[in-house]
Amino acid sequence: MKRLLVLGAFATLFFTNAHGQQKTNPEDISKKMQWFADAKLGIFIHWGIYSVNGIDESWSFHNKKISYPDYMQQLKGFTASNYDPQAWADLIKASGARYAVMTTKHHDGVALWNSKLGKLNVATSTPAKRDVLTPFFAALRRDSIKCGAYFSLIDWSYKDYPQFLKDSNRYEIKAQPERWQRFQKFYEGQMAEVMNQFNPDLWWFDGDWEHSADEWEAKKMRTMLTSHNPNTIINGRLQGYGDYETPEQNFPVSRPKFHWWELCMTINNNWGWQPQDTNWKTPFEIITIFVDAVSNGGNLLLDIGPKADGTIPEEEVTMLKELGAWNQRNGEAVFNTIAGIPQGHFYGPTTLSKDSTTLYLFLPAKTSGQVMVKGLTNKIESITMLGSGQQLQHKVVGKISWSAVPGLVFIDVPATGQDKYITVLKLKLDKPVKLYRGQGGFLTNE
Ligand code: H79
Repeated sequence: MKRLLVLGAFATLFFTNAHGQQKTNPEDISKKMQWFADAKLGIFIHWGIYSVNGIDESWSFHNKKISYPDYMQQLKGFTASNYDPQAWADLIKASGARYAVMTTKHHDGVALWNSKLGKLNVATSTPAKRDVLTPFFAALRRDSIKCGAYFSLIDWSYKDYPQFLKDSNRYEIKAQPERWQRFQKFYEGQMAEVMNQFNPDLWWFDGDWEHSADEWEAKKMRTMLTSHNPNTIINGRLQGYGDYETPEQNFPVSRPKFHWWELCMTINNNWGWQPQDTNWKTPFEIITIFVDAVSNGGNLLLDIGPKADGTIPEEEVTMLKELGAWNQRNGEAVFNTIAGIPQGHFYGPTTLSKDSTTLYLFLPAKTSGQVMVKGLTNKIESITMLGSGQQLQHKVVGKISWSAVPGLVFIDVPATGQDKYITVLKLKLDKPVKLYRGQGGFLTNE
C-alpha cells in the first residue's frame, strides 16, 4: 500500500509539473503564446492501428495484454475507407475549438504520414495506402484551425530503441551507445520530416520520461524546431525544453501556478476508439471541466478517437456539436478572456475580459433565486444573462458606511431563460476589477 501511495504521488507530480524546471523564459515567448492563451479549446485526436481491435494505444503490447506480433497484425485492418478529413476539420470548427492536435506517431512507432525512414507507416504498410495527415492538416488550415502534431519520442517498435515491453529492454545505452545514436538519427529524421511537411503550429511531445534531456538531445531539437518556425509552440514534455504544462486526465483543484497550461482529457476513459468503453462524460460534465480549466487560466484539449475506417464515434460527434452550440451562446465569456477572480469570491468558475472591466460568472448548476459575490469593491453597471440577454437586478447587502470592506452582492437569477447546460452572467463593472481579500478585521480592514 505504501509503495502504491508513493508511486501515485510520483505520477501526479510527473503529470502536473511537467518535469521540473522549464528552460524557457515566459517573457520571451509570451508573444508567440498569445493565440494559445486565447484559444481555450483544442481537440486531440488519437488515431492509429490500435483502433482496429479497439485496444490501448501502444500500451496494450508494452503491458503485455496482447503479443507484439498480434498488435502489429492490426496494420492489416487500418483502412481509412470512410475517412473524410474535411468533415473532421469542420466538426472541430463547429465545436468552437481553435486548434487540433493529431497523433503523427504513437509509442508503437506507426507513422501516419509517408515517412521515408522505414516501412512502419500507414502509407506503406496498411490498406489505407496513403499519408492520412497531409489532407487533414490542409483541411484544418482551410478552416483556420491551428495545427498541432503529437509526436511520441518513445518508439517501442524501433530495433535500436532500448525499451520494449514493460519488463524487457533491448539493451542499455551505456553498453551500446552506437545503437542509441542510430535511434537518435532515426527519430530526429522523422521529426524533421514532420517539421518540413506540416510546419506544425504546435508540437505535442509525449513519452519524454523514458530518457533524459541529454539523451533526447532536447535542446538541439527545440532549436531545430524553433529555427524552422520561430512561432511554433512546444508542449511541456521535452524534458524541460517546452513552453507550457500538460496535466493529463488529472484535474487541478487549486489554481495552477504555471504560466500556460492545458489539461488533456478523454471523453470516455480511453484515448483511442474502444467499443466496450461506454463510460461517456456528459456535455454538462465536459462543459463544467472546460470552464473550470479556463477560469483557472488553462486550456482544455479534449480527445476523440476515430475508428479504423475514419468514422468518428457518434457520441463524440454529439459531444463536439453540443459543445459548439454552448460556445455559440456563451463563447464571449470564454474565448479571448483571461483567468477569473481568485477562488472564493463566487461559488463557481469566473473569467475576466482582458481589460478586467467585465466579469463573467458561470452558474455551477441550475439555480433560481439569488447568487452571491463577495469582496467586489467595484460598482456594477449592468448584469446580463448570456444567451437570453435578460437584464438582471442585484442588491448590495451589509455595506457598512465607516468600513472599506465592500458589501455582499446578491444577484437575482430568474428560473427562465437559462442555458441547457451552464448559464453565464455578464457583469459590466465601472472600472477594472478590484477585490477585497481580507478577513473582515475590525480595525485594520484586513
Ligand atoms: O497518448 C496518450 C497516452 O497513451 C499517453 N499520453 C496520452 C496523451 C500516456 N502515456 N503515459 N500515460 C499516458 C500514463 C503513463 C504513466 C506511466 Fe509512468 C508511465 C506510469 C508508468 C510509466 C509516469 C511515468 C509515472 C512513471 C513514469
